[in-house]
Amino acid sequence: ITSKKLLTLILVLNENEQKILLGMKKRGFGVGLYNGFGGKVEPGETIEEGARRELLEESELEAVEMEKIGNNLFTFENDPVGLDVHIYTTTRYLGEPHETEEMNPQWFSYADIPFHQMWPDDRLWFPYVFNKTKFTGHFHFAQDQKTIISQELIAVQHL
Ligand code: 6U4
Ligand code: NA
Ligand code: NA
Repeated sequence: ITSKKLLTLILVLNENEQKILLGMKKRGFGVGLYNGFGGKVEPGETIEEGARRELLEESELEAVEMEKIGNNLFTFENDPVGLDVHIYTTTRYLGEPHETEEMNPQWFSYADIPFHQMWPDDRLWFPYVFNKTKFTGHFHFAQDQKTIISQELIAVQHL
């Protein structure tokens, strides 16, 4: 790859009830899949500010505190642009989740995640999130943007 797009992904967790808030994406990249909230980091904002803004735009929740949990690089066959996705969790936020133009939020138990309606990498790295283990991953997709051709996923001390 010759360049990377900087993206964020926030996972909202209710650790007591062992639930995660996922949104059904209504438009754009990943439409029809459940995912955390996030998007492109805009010029002039930090990655964390971008993550907080996207959470607010897509779910109407305001993160009070966030923790970095992972960093995934997604690359695609015959595509020079990689996606550098910075992943955060939050357990402290203000407001209630609402449906927005981009996402329809829904709570899922950790035991009941709809992986068959999610990006195929998610079932591989979500366990790190639930175990609070920091990780980095690289997933290389076929041109169809659905099939993982190769992968690397490791636990790290620092991100
Ligand atoms: P627009 O429509 O331009 O406002 P924006 O909300 O800025 O878009 P979007 O939604 O296209 O950006 O960002 C893509 C989102 O999908 C980011 O949160 C990262 C996430 N994502 C991309 N590939 C992923 C993958 N393989 N697995 C995953 N999340 C992925 O779990
Ligand atoms: Na988005
Ligand atoms: Na955006």
